[in-house]
Amino acid sequence: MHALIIVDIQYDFLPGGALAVADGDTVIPIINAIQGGYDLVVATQDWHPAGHRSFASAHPGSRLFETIDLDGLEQVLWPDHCVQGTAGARLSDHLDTQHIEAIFRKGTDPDIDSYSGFFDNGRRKRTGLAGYLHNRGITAVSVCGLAADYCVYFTAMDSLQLGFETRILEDAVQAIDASAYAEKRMTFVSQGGQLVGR
Ligand code: VGL
Ligand code: ZN
Repeated sequence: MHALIIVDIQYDFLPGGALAVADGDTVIPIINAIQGGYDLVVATQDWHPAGHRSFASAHPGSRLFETIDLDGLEQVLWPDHCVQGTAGARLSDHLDTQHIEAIFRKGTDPDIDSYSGFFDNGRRKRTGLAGYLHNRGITAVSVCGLAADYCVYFTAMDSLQLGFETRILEDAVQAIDASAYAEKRMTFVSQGGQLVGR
């Protein structure tokens, strides 16, 4: 049984959004076209409380996109994005949601970021996604969405570590930083991950 995980197709990651990924909107029609081919489709949604500590605005004197030490973890300081209940946090209306059986929200703890759909960045808490996939008899996972170098990559790496046969659908991802993604995709392959497309 093969699941598709659609990562963070939210207005703040789309052109015009607070943390817009260049060409992020180009993945949506591709994702819509492939959803019907999977045994299960789930989505993730970045869902931060206002004042989240991954936001530069929570660290007076800091610069946007600077990396700091946050309670022992490296943390990039982002613009405020995907704040719970705001328009920017909504899944795009252009995303076909009829196949999506469950949506896993992440980044809800104010003190720790969560790129992966499975765990927060410190692996302190699970979202429940792994248990859900196991309960549904899933053995293979394909990951698509935004952004390739953050939430897609970390979701795919955790999926591999959890024992799922894991693919990144490269026609259906876009990166915040393409050169950072070029390195990360090779790490994913070196751990046994598969790249599909492109
Ligand atoms: C993401 C940075 C911060 C992502 C989420 O969805 O890739 N990136 N929060
Ligand atoms: Zn975020």
